[in-house]
Amino acid sequence: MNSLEDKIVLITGASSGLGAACARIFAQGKAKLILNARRQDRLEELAQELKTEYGSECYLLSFDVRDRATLEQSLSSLPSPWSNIDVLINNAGLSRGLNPLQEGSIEDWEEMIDTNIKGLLYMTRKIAPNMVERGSGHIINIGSIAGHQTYPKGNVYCATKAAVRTLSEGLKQDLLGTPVRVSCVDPGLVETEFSLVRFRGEQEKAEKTYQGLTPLSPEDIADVVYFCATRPPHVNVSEMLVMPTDQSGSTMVHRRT
Ligand code: NDP
Ligand code: 8X3
Repeated sequence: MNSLEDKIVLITGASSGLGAACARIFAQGKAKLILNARRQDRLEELAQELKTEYGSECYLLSFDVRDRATLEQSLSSLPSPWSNIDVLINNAGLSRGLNPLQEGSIEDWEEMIDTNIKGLLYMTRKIAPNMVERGSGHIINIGSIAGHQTYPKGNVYCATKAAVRTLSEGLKQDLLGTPVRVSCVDPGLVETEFSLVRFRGEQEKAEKTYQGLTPLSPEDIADVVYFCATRPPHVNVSEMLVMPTDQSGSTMVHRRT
């Protein structure tokens, strides 16, 4: 097992859901965490919890991954103890709406494309060269079952997650010959704030997504991400598709009620 003690792990989208769960498991593994999201107050709360629970050191970077100038400036000004990132977890992402493409909101499309694809690219472009230079590093991208199988009205969200999968494959090819690893972890239904964000705060609609089945918890996925990161250096887990037992595909979900 590859120890993460004192390794620098940067997690985007750490203020909620999978990102926050990853922060907790990596903190238990004694990693030093750089936490990113837009909601600074949430990051501060999490950092305080990790300090109290595990004595973890955290560095907070509250920026919008769509804002390339701020992202580049923030990463360029990391103080030296934090500047050599060992593991980058590209997790920040969202869906907006569930509409037929011909009726879709162009603003929603742009938000998803800019966050899920371009944000991931900006982070990767900024951090990967240093990993190559230092001869070590691991980039773990959070894709989705939606990137394998499109579902009705999922159109643009599914396309962004297919892009995450393609970019992970492309990056792996381009880094071949270096020791830098690339993994893509693709979850099925996980109960987080994801659906609340998709339906812009409509609680009832959001809850329906997970009704009648046992969804994955954020911790289930954090376990898998941690597994990828702790393999020995010669082992690269390229792709992991993880679904609830009650789900066998994007549209195949077993609901008891
Ligand atoms: P949450 O809504 O709970 O968390 C999303 C995180 O992304 C938040 O921390 C949010 O923080 C952050 N985020 C969103 N937009 C930006 C931005 N522009 N800049 C920086 N951070 C941003 O959802 P999940 O935990 O479920 O989602 C995490 C990832 O998992 C996403 O990529 C999602 O597509 C993927 N996924 C989720 C599944 C699910 O069923 N839940 C299944 C498959 C994949 P803040 O708002 O503070 O910026
Ligand atoms: C999130 C999973 O199927 O709700 O990527 O789109 S799904």
